[in-house]
Amino acid sequence: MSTPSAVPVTLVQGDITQQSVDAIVNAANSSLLGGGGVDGAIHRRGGPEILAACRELRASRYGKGLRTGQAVATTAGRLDARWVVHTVGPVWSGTEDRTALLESCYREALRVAAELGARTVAFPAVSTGIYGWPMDDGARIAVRTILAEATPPVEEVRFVLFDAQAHLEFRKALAEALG
Ligand code: AR6
Repeated sequence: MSTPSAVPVTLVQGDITQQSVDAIVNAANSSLLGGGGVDGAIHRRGGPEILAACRELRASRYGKGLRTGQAVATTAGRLDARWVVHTVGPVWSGTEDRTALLESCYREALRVAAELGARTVAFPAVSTGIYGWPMDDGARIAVRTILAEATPPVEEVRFVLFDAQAHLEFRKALAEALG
């Protein structure tokens, strides 16, 4: 499925580490030193160069780690991509609205990728796994932020959804956003 807007937004069900794109976005944590979920998969398949680059970031500009809602790029190691753009999603809260932080993840990761010259960017559904964000709301936030922010020379933003439910929620969110 793709949009008729200036920058096509596409949805695929699958494993983001199998994608061939310029930039793969990682749902990391502030340590930048790996974890489970999509983060674990990216480091496993991408190999040790990614962790080495993350350690360098921690030893230099990101001594305290990467703040929630921010993004930073490293090599993509052995992935079929030029860069991994790491972003830190907010943990879901039932009492505090952290929507702006999740929007910021998509905006900042796209900005970092575009500044590097990426034409094709793959995103996972940030915060919707271990960090507990409800998939329907996470999908709406992802889709509306990317539709608002993606501009040429970026040529495609691809959401890579791990399972059928995530794919369905993104399809619904995209259909709603496009009216
Ligand atoms: N490809 C695409 N999507 C995936 C993949 C994959 N290979 N694996 C999982 N997902 P999560 P978060 C989906 O937990 O919620 C890590 O430990 C998954 O089904 O990866 O932002 C980090 O280090 C879900 O829909 O990220 C942090 O500590 C989505 O990706 C923490 O988890 C995000 O799930 C971040 O939690």
